[in-house]
Amino acid sequence: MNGFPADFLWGAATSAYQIEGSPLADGAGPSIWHRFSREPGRVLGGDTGDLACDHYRRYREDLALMAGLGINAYRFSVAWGRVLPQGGGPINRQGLGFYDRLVDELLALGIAPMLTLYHWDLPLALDERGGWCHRDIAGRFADYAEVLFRALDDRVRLWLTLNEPWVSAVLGYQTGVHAPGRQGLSEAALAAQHLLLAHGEAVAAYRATGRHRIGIAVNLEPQHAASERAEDIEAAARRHAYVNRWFLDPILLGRYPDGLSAMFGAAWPQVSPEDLARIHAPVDFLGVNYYSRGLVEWDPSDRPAQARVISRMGTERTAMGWEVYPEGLTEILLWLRREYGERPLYLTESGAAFDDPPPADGVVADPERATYLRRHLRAAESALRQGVDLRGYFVWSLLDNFEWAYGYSKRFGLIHVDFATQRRTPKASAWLYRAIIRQGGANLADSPDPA
Ligand code: IFM
Repeated sequence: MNGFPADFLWGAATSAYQIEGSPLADGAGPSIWHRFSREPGRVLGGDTGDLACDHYRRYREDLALMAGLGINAYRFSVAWGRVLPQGGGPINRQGLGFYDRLVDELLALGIAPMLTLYHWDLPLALDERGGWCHRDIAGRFADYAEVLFRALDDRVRLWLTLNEPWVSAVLGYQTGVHAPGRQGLSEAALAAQHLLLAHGEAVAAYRATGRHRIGIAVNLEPQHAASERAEDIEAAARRHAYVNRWFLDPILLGRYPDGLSAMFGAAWPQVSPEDLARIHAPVDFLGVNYYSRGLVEWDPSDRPAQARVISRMGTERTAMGWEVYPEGLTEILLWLRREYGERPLYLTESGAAFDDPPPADGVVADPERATYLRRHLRAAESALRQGVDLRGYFVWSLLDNFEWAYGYSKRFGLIHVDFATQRRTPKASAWLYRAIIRQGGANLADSPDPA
């Protein structure tokens, strides 16, 4: 029997900076990634998002390809700086016009839009005023969100405030491997607090202006102790609070997880009950981005959780080095329900980078991705059968694209992009996805590996 409901969203996901290119076109303001990717040594090979997939100019072709695959939902993000080049102030109608046309085109093709307001490309002008470390950013984000609600809520029914705020805070402000490239524990904690506040303020703005549904996309991964040693078990528990609960607890429970402030020590910011109440604004659904699990060992030097993720010899891995662990998807979806109660969920990202061969005779053979896709869809189906209210699955990603600090070296796409010619070629995994979608998932168990 098929576990997927008839109205399930079979989606694909992207983000603005990773695919659009033309970052300054039509009056857009630069983002932190525009600057960061120009700083020597930040991005592999010196790659930038200047051209990316040239989607800003080729979006019609990309949407038509998606429709041809039977994909019925598309998650994309808006570049804040296209709409408000200075982060606030006058609206750039040309920039907004791009998303307006994109949404119309999606609807004309029968594809439901899911719009992410922020996927890491903060306007540079705001970074120059302190970025996510400056409290004012929460209000500015809500103002920006409101511009989009007013322009697009008549057609967009699914909204996400932030994509993976944990990554914004930790990789952007603690380890510095993402823009803006800061390295400080207290900056990361402060940025996280303001990301949460920005989320809460945007949800409040949506209740005043919007008519549909709004949520947030968080990156989640089960944290498993690498051994039976008490130190490793405790380290895994700490990392679970740090990765999985840091953002969900304040949003869904109105408080930070136990032990988190102690982990940060003096780096932990003051948090007022009023701010926590704003962050705790009810959301309509949750977006989950799932890729792997963490196998955790105690490591006192690894701040703040004193927990290190290790790789075990012989485990199946993607080109990112991430363990392939589909059962973790079922586990995390069941955990969400157990811990925070029933609510609609979307898998807003799931996918894998592999070293695909180039197209040959119009074919890209990517059997590992096809198998990854099938196994993760089965894991999602298993959660559905256990009663989880999962309403859609968005493959990361529609296209090969700019994988942040890895530049164009990691390919996650269902569709191969030749970055020299901008030629698109659907990979075998895309054809498999089409076959699965056509059957509404009924053939998941027996769908053959593509040639
Ligand atoms: O490419 C990213 C995406 O921007 C956010 N989630 C994880 C993906 C793969 O690293």
